[in-house]
Amino acid sequence: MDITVKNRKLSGWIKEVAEMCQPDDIYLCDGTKKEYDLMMSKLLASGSAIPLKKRPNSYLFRSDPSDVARVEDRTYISTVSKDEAGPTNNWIDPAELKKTMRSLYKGCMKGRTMYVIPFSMGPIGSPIAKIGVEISDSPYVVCNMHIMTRVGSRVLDILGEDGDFIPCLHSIGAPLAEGQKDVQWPCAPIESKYISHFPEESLIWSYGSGYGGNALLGKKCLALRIASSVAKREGWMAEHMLILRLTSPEGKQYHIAAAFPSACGKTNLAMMRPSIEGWKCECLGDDIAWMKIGPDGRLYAINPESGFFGVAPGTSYNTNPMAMDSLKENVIFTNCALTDDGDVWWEGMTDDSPAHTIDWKGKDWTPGSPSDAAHPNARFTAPASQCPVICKDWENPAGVPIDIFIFGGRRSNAVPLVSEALSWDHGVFLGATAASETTSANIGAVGNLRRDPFAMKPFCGYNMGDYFQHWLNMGDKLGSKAPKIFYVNWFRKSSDGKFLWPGFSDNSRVLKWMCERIDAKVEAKESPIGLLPKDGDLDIKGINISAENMKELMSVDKAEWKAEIPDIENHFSLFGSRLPERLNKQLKDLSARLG
Ligand code: OXD
Ligand code: MN
Repeated sequence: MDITVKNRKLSGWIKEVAEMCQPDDIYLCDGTKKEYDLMMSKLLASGSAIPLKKRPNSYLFRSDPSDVARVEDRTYISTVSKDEAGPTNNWIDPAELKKTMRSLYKGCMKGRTMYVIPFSMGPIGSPIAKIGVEISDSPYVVCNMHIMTRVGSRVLDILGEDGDFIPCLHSIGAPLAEGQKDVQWPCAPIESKYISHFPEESLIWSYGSGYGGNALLGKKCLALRIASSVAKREGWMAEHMLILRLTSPEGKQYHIAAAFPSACGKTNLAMMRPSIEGWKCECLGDDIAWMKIGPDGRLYAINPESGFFGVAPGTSYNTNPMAMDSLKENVIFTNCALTDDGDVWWEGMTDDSPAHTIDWKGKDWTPGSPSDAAHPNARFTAPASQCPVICKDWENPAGVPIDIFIFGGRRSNAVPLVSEALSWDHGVFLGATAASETTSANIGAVGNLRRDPFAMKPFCGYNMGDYFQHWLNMGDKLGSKAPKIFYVNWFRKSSDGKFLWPGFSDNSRVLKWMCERIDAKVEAKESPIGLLPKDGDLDIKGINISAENMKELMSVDKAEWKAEIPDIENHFSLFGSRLPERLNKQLKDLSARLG
């Protein structure tokens, strides 16, 4: 059961984990297709994977009903001092947390194989990339990591004998006794799930869940929580942002990075087909951006991932045709419904629902059934290279220069379709106060308004007050080369509860206005909350939206905004002395502008 690796730190760590977790076997992953097929054949044999007749090399998985989303309540930033984790993170003292988790890890891989998965976030060998090694007892995780990250022996070659990596330990927390039959989705009960981060030693320990961001540790754990804390120390940025390239009819390129909370349409925007003539949109990433200041003083972004782990429900040929075309083959589906002819289905995929499916819990489902056929957080894992509009520069190690930052959320009221920040500091204020109605990407109530600064509340690996300061510092460094900042809300509703804006491909109209602002082609109208498009400047040719709706969509109601001030004050008070004074000043200025 011994495996040999050249890297000394890795070799010691594998030994230590094996002694603690006591797997039956150890397997070193090489990232090949042969290996992927081998893992899938194991998953087929155990009954976890269901092959899809309609999609080559694609499989459906059904999770345990208790293991369907990220578990923010069980996610910890474990720093020596509680203050370093800050008020937005759960905290347990590292020594105590390690003690608790060590007792859970003890013997937790009995009856299972321990997979050692060397991976790179970012193109292998790129100066911006970071190497991680995930140890997991889940072949489902191995397959997903193959798609979402660059797994392979080349990573080990780069590590050499002394290279450093981020250790990511994962166990589903379901040892098998001698002769015990496995279940379809093994995991531990909610109260023993832990998604733990030790940013001071760049270490991740995850226990008890097999789902998405809880288990694919390159994604939220490494590329956001650990990376954000490394980025703060090293002077760069790790953000919960999509990256896209927009090209104007004249051939000018604009690069946009946008932060929205989970399940607020990042994937849809990243792959959008503009509805305005002559404009082209290409996708570089749909979830995470790592950004560094380049030699020319501009901010350059790469996507550290190599796949999409997208929310399936609501994805259709109407809402996101490019995502649909990315899903034709080589895809892992989780918690979607299974149709009678061997395909997947989810709510919103087609105008008419199938007459019968097997739902995500494995039960018969017919239209009108009281619950959804697919879980609202059902997911697809698909290689980014399969996206028909993937940008040719998506793996360029140098990244792309960002012109525009967008923040936003899901707000049925108050927030207009688009506004532009008055300055960098005001933009940071907009990011720091961003609020959104909660979605099913996290376990918990759906539809409550929560402040989700920079869409990073669940993902910032250190004190968020310091994170705000880091944004201010980056702006100071970038000076006149800083991207312009905008705030959008695609989700505003009329008083009778209908969406006011068509969204999706028509969001290109809003992006076009931003580009025109960058090029100083149009002026903007002042409002207390930021700059708004002047009447007639937002291109709405060819869409059916009444003047009255347009007015409501763009309106800024002073009374409604004044009512937000105490909530913002409350939110800011969380950060105590860590709140940068420059943000307090922005709040005072906003109050003054509201009168
Ligand atoms: C995601 C999330 O999976 O943000 O991207 O939850
Ligand atoms: Mn996300």
